Amino acid sequence: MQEWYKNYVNQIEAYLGGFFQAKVAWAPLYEAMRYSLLSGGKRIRPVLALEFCRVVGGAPDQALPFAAAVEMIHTYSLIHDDLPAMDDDDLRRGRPTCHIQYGEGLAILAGDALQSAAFRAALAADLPEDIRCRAGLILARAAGEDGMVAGQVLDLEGETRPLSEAELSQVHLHKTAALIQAACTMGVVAGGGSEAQYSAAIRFARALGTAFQIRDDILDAVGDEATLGKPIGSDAASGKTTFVTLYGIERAEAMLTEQTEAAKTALSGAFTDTERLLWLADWLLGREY
Ligand code: GRG
Repeated sequence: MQEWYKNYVNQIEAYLGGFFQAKVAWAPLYEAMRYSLLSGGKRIRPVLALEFCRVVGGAPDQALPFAAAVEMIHTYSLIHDDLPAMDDDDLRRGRPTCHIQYGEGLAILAGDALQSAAFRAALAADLPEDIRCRAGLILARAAGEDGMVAGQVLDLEGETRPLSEAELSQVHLHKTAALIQAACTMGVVAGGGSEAQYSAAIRFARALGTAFQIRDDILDAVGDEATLGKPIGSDAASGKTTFVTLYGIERAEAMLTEQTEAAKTALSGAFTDTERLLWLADWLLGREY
């Protein structure tokens, strides 16, 4: 992993670590929220927010509240996704999942509270009001009934019937790419980027998000559990339609490369210094966790 990426992760984790001040009465809730929020993870979405802020000419730390907000939404989605009513997973990032550690009730509430905290982080950022509002709206759209939650609904449906190719693309654009898109565009907004840069960030994020999900499907089929920090084979066990079940590993890998190249192409001409983003796209293509 490159040095700049590690520096961003340190900044993001320091910000997240300082965000919640535990109040004694609600200590278990804070503990459950912090348990999941500060349990590692690649921090790709917040890193993208900081880097997009930088490539449009802003100081990366201007985007920290937006980056933190996206990571809080991501963490809430993982907590809820692991619940017995969803994927029913016991392990996440090599540790017991939130509901295994704290019980189902508290895990649901920790996810709920992280979602609210995300909007508090974005809307209370020390930035002009129009920028904060625009970012809050981007996040609401990406997370909700036309974004990540919609993707999760179609994904659940995919456990009861085979999905078509078009439906599978919709799952991934909503479930995975929407939040990645929010991270990138909130970074552009924090840094005062142009509308052309905003549009290029969307194109980049949709392709990168699709590539990210294809890699996720491949890892679920052939990854290493210890490196991944979560069980593999759950897609096959639940009979879920994925890029791998639909096309096989070889074709899925070719599509992963295509989407990664499309993401990289989307950057050209719109931003001056894209070296880090180009590296990031390639790093994600080969990720093992
Ligand atoms: C339950 C409302 C709700 C939504 C769930 C995002 C999601 C929808 C579920 C999480 C499970 C999953 C496989 C989502 C697809 C996106 C994805 C690959 C998430 C894992 O993200 P990483 O790899 O995780 O960035 P880390 O641990 O690195 O943060």
